[in-house]
Amino acid sequence: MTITYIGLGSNLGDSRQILREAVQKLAMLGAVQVSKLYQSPPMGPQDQPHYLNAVVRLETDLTALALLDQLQYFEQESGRVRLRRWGERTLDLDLLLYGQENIQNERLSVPHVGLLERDFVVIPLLDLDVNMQVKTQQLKDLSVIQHPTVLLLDDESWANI
Ligand code: A4P
Ligand code: MG
Repeated sequence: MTITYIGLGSNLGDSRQILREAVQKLAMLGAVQVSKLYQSPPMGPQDQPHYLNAVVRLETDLTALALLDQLQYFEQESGRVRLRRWGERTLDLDLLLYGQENIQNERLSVPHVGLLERDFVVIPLLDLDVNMQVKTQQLKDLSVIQHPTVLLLDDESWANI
């Protein structure tokens, strides 16, 4: 059993409902806990809607690549539209952390690139584990969360699980 963390993002369609359905699908892969729900201004092209973001903690028996297959399948099932890099999308599921593992291959880079620079990832991770460390970095000490750009929308009950 491996403890994994998955970043959820959406800025097209009924994002709250899309993320809720994503949590329900993730719950079929193992035990889940959800962070609070946040709204965040877009990173990347600015002419796109705000995002809804959250993080799920998932305990699963799947290997990292099998989990990525599932995440990509769930993205497709949600009718994922992806128009450009860092651009608008109905559902983005990123494998942020897979146990303590460092994974670098043509399909996966874990911990997820840019994790430590994104408040819309770090803040929900801290909801799930206030003492979380990535490599040797304590997340609660990161400068990116000193002046957060995210807006808290809802507590952990948003996903109805
Ligand atoms: N891939 C490699 N490592 C991973 C990983 N750890 N998890 C590969 C998931 N996928 C991983 O992904 C492209 C390829 O990355 C996949 O085929 C997989 O094999 P993608 O999701 O199709 O591409 P992308 O998401 O457009 O690009 P990228 O660079 O992954 O973007 P990000 O980092 O996902 O950022 N602003 C706000 N406020 N909130 C957001 O959630 N998200 C993005 C997307 C941009 N701006 C945002 C947000
Ligand atoms: Mg992605």
